[in-house]
Amino acid sequence: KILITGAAGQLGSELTQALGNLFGGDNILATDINEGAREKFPYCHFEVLNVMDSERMLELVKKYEITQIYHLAAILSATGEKNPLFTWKLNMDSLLSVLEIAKNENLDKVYWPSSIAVFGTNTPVDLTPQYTAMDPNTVYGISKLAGELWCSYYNEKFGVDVRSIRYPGLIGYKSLPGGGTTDYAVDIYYKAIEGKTYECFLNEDSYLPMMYMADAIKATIDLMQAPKEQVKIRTSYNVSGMSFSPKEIYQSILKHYPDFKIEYKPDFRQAIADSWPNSIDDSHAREHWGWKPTYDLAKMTEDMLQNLSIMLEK
Ligand code: VAH
Repeated sequence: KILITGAAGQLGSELTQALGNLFGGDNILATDINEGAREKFPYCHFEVLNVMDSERMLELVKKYEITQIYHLAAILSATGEKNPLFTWKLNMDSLLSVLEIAKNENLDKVYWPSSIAVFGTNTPVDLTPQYTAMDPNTVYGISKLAGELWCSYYNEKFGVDVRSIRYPGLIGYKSLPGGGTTDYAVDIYYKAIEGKTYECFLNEDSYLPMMYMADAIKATIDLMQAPKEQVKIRTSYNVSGMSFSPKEIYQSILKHYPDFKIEYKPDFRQAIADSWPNSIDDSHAREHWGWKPTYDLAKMTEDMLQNLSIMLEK
């Protein structure tokens, strides 16, 4: 059975559904901090879990005979900057609890997401390599970089089969993002369909690595299903679907909504975006476990607008 933390989050909502489809809802225990999330998961078990409560997490692992943990709960880049020490504590203590439980309860596998936020202002920005200078200057990025090293440590010292992907910005229509710097790339589609002008919190040329949620889910499941010996990197894999700027995603939407307007009003998130890469070299993921993106910007925009207009009945 699989325990998922942060199941109601942007990635969690879709990954929980995909894992339910793959393994059957009866084998999935979705957990999140808010009780309200329960109605999202009629097809599987749901329990409220504050990931800071390691005793409770261990209790659920024993009660449901958990063999894998997908630890997705974390505070993201933008929100993290508002409460640095709490963000560090939540992101790190919860990961260490999961790794300790995986070691002591001899779990089969653990999944833990990292991010391109582990890169910083001294990292080469174009086709950022798998191995390179990493000087993150957000608490979120610092916690993800430290977390990667802890994952590698628990794998090397205790044989914990923990696997990880450095996600770029994730874009999907089934769930809203929460507190990230790349959230603009989801918000913009909603505004286009609602016929409103989009006020973008990054400037028009902020080029960032991005990925359609369908590709992120596929990459995650492909990595987790790969034979152990193929997973040669135990910090976290560079993976990317595409790269674009606010201007480019705006232009891809114009093709469908010719009257759509945008204004650029950069805020504190501009500095975070400026510290991140423009594009990512994901050749190791391609070589080791066959990663290959399906969606480019045009295809993503078509799929997003089609599904959102149905969802929003526009
Ligand atoms: C964030 N969506 O913006 C997350 C992600 C690369 C971006 O880590 O914080």
